[in-house]
Amino acid sequence: MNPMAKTLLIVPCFNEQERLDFNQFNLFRDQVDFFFVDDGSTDLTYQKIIENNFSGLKLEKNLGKGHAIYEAFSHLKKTLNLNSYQWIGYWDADLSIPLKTVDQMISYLNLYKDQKVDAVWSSRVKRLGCNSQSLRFRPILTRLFSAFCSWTLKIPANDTQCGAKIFKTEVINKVFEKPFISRWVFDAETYLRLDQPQIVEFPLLEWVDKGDSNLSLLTDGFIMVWHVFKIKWSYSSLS
Ligand SMILES: Nc1nc2c(ncn2[C@@H]2O[C@H](COP(=O)(O)OP(=O)(O)OP(=O)(O)O)[C@@H](O)[C@H]2O)c(=O)[nH]1
Ligand SMILES: [Mg+2]
Repeated sequence: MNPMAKTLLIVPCFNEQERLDFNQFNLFRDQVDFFFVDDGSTDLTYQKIIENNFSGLKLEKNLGKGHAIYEAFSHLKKTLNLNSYQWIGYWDADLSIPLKTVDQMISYLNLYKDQKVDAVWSSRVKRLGCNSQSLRFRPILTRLFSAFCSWTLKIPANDTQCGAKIFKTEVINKVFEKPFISRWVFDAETYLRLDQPQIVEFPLLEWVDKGDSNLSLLTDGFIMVWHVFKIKWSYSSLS
């Protein structure tokens, strides 16, 4: 495999016309191929993607982040030679995790040279030396939900939900073998689909919670908890 191979990132977008910063995406075009999926937006998101000369897919209906990423992957599988990439992943459109992190995540694996690694998940670990701007209750909610996932789904991750993850191309077909059960807890499903998952969490050096999300804490929070149980009952590895 060519060590200089580009990374392929799927960028899910729902009503992101204001938040999409194409200057940033352009800066990283040499290292990353971006593929945008417009998840049934009602604003000009898709037009902006095309106007800025990026490739993308427009879904007519809003299906939710996990389903949108799955649809994008299914499309790419038919249209691209995925084996030319070493890493394939997904990245939140608001760039709350800056794109320079892709390179940092891959370089971090120099510490894991003798180990098989299937994926690198970015992880929001607040600590000395990191540069983070968090919303007031966000870190505690992230921690609580990850602890709940870790306990219920036996996924020992610090941050299951972070929207910046890359997977080795060898495992990507397994990760996206069928649609996900959950639109928001699908990251956990990617873990459960792997046979003896070898995932490394990369402690982020920098992140910003953008805070203008369309998520509702109460409604989406309850749905996410419900989805964790649905996943628990559906994945045979957990029974
Ligand atoms: N809210 C929402 N986001 C979606 C949906 N489908 C895809 N996305 C994308 O999923 C990513 C994460 O959504 P955000 O709204 O940023 O959620 P968040 O990161 O938890 O919240 P913030 O920290 O406030 O940005 C973004 O790239 C969205 O555009 C959807 O149906 N609803
Ligand atoms: Mg966000």
